Amino acid sequence: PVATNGNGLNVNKDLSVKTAGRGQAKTLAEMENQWESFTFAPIRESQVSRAMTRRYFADLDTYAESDIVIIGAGSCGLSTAYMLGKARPDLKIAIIEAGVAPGGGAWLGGQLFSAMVMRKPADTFLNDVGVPYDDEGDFVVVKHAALFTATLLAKVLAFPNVKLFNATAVEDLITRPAPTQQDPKAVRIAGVVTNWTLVAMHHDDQSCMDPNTINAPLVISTTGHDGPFGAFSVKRLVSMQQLPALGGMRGLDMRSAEDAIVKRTREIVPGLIVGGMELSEVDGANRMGPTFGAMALSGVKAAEVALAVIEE
Ligand code: AHZ
Repeated sequence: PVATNGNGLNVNKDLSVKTAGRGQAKTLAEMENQWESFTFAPIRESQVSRAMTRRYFADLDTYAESDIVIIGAGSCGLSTAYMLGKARPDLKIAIIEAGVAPGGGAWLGGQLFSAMVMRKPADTFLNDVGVPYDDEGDFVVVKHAALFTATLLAKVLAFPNVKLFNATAVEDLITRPAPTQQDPKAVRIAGVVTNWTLVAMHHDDQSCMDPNTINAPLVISTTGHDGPFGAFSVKRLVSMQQLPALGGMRGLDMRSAEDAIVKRTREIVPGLIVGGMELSEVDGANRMGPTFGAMALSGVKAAEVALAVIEE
């Protein structure tokens, strides 16, 4: 038997039978020693489906026109989202992350060790987000990289104006002609082309599976150094002849690499800001390995550049 509840949802009348525990316990303490009579509030499977799909498709609708798209939810992308979400609650910010788990390479410090090192002055970012650390003089140590990523992620996800679409890959960039005197074929970036990552991984063994799109006047790419998904946007800029070539990431030099990444965080072509390790591929900067201050502060700078571009 199917009935309609006050919200217009179809509910099964049978649900009214087993509601013994419903509405009884208001706190966890009230549940103590009540497990024999315990039941969850009733549910019908379609309610669960609708609770998820209604929100997801509303989000797809809302963010089809975004103010800013951030590609990649690694340490740099999340730091960028944190700064932007906090500074501008009026902007619609979509984060597109290819992996199921956001966080990129920031769940561990280095060589699968737990602790995460950040050189000063990146401690200022940790203070702002509220991540505790040990102060070792010129650098600080978060006891587990996952504590940094989980705290940052929780703050970013709580912003009402930020939506994370994970398990979703950016497959291409949307462009519009923006000819200049030096380059009549110049373009500006006007959004991203997306697909479920599992679909994106099967273009060579399935027939055409067309993508979806998000329009945005500003895209911030933080896809990390080259790899199966990494350095995505800057490689595409080369193949669409908007960059002559990539410099290629150089060997590890912690002393110079971190300064270089922060200093070079910038708008590379109109409408596309690049931050984090993706930048090392553009300019041929060194890698820094397991020290993450540059990722946080590149995110801070990417957000600052983005706000300046938007206000232009
Ligand atoms: O899944 C990727 C990861 O979570 C995601 N990503 C890459 N390509 C994508 C695409 N669409 C959607 N086409 C995509 N998402 O981007 C995220 C990049 O995170 P990351 O942690 O690899 O990059 P980051 O620049 O934020 O941090 C780099 C961390 C490193 S690597 C390194 C070294 O080797 O020297 N040192 C540091 C600190």
